[in-house]
Amino acid sequence: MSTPSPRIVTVAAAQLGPIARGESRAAVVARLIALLHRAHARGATLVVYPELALTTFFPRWFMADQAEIDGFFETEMPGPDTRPLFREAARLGVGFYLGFAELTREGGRTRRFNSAILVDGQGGVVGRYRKVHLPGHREHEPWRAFQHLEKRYFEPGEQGFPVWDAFGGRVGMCLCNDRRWPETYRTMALQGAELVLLGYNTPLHYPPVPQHDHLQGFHNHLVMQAGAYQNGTWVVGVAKAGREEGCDLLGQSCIIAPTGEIVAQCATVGDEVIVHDVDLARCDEIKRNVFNFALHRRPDQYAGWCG
Ligand code: CDV
Repeated sequence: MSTPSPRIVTVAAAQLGPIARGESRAAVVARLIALLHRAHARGATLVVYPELALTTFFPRWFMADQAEIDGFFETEMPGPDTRPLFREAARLGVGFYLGFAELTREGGRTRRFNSAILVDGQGGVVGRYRKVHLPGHREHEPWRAFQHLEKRYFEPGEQGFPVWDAFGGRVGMCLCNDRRWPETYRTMALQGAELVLLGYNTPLHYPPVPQHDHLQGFHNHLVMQAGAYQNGTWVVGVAKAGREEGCDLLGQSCIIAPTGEIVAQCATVGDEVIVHDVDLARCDEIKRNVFNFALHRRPDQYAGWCG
């Protein structure tokens, strides 16, 4: 097989340390811009931020007051608080992926999603993704050390896993719990995804199955490395990490090659940037060989079992 010409996009994973409940959007955006500058100084043209990157991870609390809940949501993107990030990124010619809580009016009703957007190097929104796999529970469960009320505060996304042509390749997005599901990556790979971007907030303690707490780091890399390899795609997974309001969140943000190898990984649980020259042409090492879908996949044998 001839070696295809390299198609390099220099990607930064911009891990965030904890965000306090009282931290203002302006203060968080200033941190995002500081990370943007560090990434740009190292040559990055695409920066990946975590899930719900503008506030503390608010689903850990039961709140009855809808106005209080809505205070964690964005009604515009960009809005007054996030515009400085869009402006500075465009000035530098850097694109980004950003996770945020989206509040929108659609079909005459208010809707709330756990979302991410992809922004190009000119500040234009390329695409928006709404989290499909919402973990946790809907009702207040006081027996837990902390709540995980994503099912209460968000509707599940209904647009599946689209991909977008951007940054010289085909890019897909997902969020946190999505990364544990093989269908997430496969759906995107079947559309030709070469780069999957995802942010996460993963507590080290999983209240329903605490005997797995010591496996959080293992499972995190296991699913993303498998997703990358089995689908011949790059994966960039970015944490909000560290002790946030008494809850320890996993770090381990990383960039994973289509071979499944981790090529860069954060070493702290604070604000940190890692950068890698992602060669999108390397997807073919997998896509044209062991996981050549057209040649080796057997969808006729899967029909009837998937669904
Ligand atoms: N934000 C998340 O989706 N967190 C889940 C936890 C609750 C298991 C995750 O899959 O990491």
